[in-house]
Amino acid sequence: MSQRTTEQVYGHHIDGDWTDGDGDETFASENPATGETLARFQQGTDRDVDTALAAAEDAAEAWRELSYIDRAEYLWDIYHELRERTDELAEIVTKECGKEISEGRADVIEAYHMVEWAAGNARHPHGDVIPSEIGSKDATMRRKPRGVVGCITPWNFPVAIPFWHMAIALVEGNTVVWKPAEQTPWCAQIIAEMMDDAGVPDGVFNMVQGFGDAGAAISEDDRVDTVLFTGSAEVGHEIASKVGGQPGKLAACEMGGKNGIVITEEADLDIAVHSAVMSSFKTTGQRCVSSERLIVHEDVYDEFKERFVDVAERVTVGDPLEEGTFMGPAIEAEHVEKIREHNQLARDEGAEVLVDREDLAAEEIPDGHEDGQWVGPFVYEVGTDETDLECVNEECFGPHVALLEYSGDIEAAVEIHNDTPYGLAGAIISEDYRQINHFRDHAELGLAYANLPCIGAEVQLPFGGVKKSGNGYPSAREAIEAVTERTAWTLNNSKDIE
Ligand code: TXE
Repeated sequence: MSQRTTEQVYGHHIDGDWTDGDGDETFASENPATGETLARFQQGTDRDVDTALAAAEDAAEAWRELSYIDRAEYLWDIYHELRERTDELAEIVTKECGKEISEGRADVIEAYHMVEWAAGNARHPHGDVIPSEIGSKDATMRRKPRGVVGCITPWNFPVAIPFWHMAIALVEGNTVVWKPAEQTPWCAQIIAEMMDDAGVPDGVFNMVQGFGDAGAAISEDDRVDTVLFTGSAEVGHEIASKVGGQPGKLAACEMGGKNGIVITEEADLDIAVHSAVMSSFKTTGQRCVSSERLIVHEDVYDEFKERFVDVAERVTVGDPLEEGTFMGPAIEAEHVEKIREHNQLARDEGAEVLVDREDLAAEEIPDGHEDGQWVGPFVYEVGTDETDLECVNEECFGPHVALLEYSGDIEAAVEIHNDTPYGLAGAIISEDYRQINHFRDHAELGLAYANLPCIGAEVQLPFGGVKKSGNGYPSAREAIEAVTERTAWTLNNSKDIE
């Protein structure tokens, strides 16, 4: 078990070495369930980012000259270490970000699935042979690495999302400078240790711990050829607009959502209630794909509302390290405040509050966890003519759920579903295949589900959003497009030079 002491300050990993870097500021990793300090870390500076980018640039040529298969060998070592240390790492994930232990394990499992996919993909064809108009010519498309990839990642999947970015960037021949989330630096350090254990060459992988300013230093630097970002819409759009002004540079950003579940008159309500509860309350609503809008047909509205409210009144929080806990704490005090503000916004906008467990009773909080960041479900309903309210259009990122009743056909439901600035994930619950197909074809989102929660993710599927939720795909298989260039190559096999 990687023990940490709060006396020692842990640093960055740059050019193959552990370093305290240039700054003299440190920051703590805290357990949101107990408030305890887990460890202290160096806070990266612009100069540390500069050192890391220089190392990544210097290492780029030798790394790109390796074959896909040689680069994948390093990933296979990491894959095996992630599998061997799943339970140990899951515990650290849960201690740092508060999600309950089975979700902590799922985070690590998603990570090694990603590493396995990227390393395995190294033996698959990369490029195309394309028929040329002139028979004597061969035409092909070849992929090449873009160079240096900056990865900036959030706290809610502190092992999975970094590998969703970096496994692809590395195996495709890029070097990486990574700024992990400031809320989960311990997870990040373990990942850097794994890169070390695998013997990844100096400068190929670089990690600078720290805050948004270190992330900005990476995304703004012209030595970075591609930025892969997962996090808030606010920051993602800031990065995309800055990168857009830098010729030859790319940004792929996956951001938050205001995800909806459409429950039609043809829905199986057992599936509807289960899907809505899991999508709205798991991870304490802190997934980009969590559902904060339930769009329910009038024919089933009252029965669904009664059953969903009954569960929302009963879901429990608990010690996230305890098997069987349903919900852990929110990530930090500032975020609890943000959730409260969004709940108040709903009250101020006149919503009919159905469940308000924002302040959990003392007896609901697990013994010894009184200093945790606890917040319970907040459920309300708004009229169909109120879908333009801010509370149902802007993301809360907590256990905050609006019920919206609709009448008419699936077209009406999808119109309400699409009536937000976001387009990340969503689900339809219906036993009618025409309604399901209409949702699939007309809902504005990147991740569509039918008759199951909208919070799944599999590495072999595209993962990204549309509208305000994303531009490009920084994760999983689609990230290949953002980290490679394509060369169209035409060879004349004859002496004719027509
Ligand atoms: O995101 P942030 P956080 C969304 C969700 C949530 C919000 C806040 O909406 O409410 O993000 O979560 C770095 N230039 N999601 O605080 O602030 C920052 O240090 C460059 C959805 O995690 O965007 C961190 O490493 N980098 C998401 C990373 O960006 C900057 C998962 C994300 O931080 C920066 C998590 C800047 N100016 C949150 N400012 C999902 N899609 O799952 C900050 N950072």
